[in-house]
Amino acid sequence: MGIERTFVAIKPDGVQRGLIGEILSRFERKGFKLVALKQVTPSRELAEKHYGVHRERPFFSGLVDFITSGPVVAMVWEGEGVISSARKLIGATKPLESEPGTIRGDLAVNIGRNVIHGSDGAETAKFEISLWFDSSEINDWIPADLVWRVES
Ligand code: IDP
Ligand code: MG
Repeated sequence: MGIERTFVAIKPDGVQRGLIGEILSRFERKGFKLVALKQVTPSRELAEKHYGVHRERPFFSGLVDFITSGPVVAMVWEGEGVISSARKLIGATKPLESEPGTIRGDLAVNIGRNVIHGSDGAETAKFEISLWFDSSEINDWIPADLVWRVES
């Protein structure tokens, strides 16, 4: 599987509801490495590119209105298998169908207010990381406790 990077964003509802720390801690505790983090209120242009695959869907304009309505916490997480693992931590798109123990399963009820975004595959992750971050904002660093995280 190898070391991957994925894009994760706490949506405006998660920020407004005070869930930033709760969500960050789940990724930290799992053992993934945070390599980029910023708070940004996305422009319409950024939001439309980010959700470009949904352009024809009936919920598109409402989704763009929502995601541009306030600050988002944008992140890049790194680790082995992080792309699919982050999707598992996040849970299914419809929060009422997300398993308990997942972020959406524990913290949300409404599909249009489902708290968090995570890239759905390797190509999407690459696209979304470069859409939201300049390469100078991404930090390569070695955790001091690396020896306790990976097998030698
Ligand atoms: P994902 O966030 O789990 O990858 P997608 O199908 O990619 O889910 O949809 C992107 C986002 O669009 C969802 O997280 C949700 O906020 C919103 N969305 C998806 N389907 C609907 C819908 O039927 N009504 C309202 N919002 C929706
Ligand atoms: Mg998606």
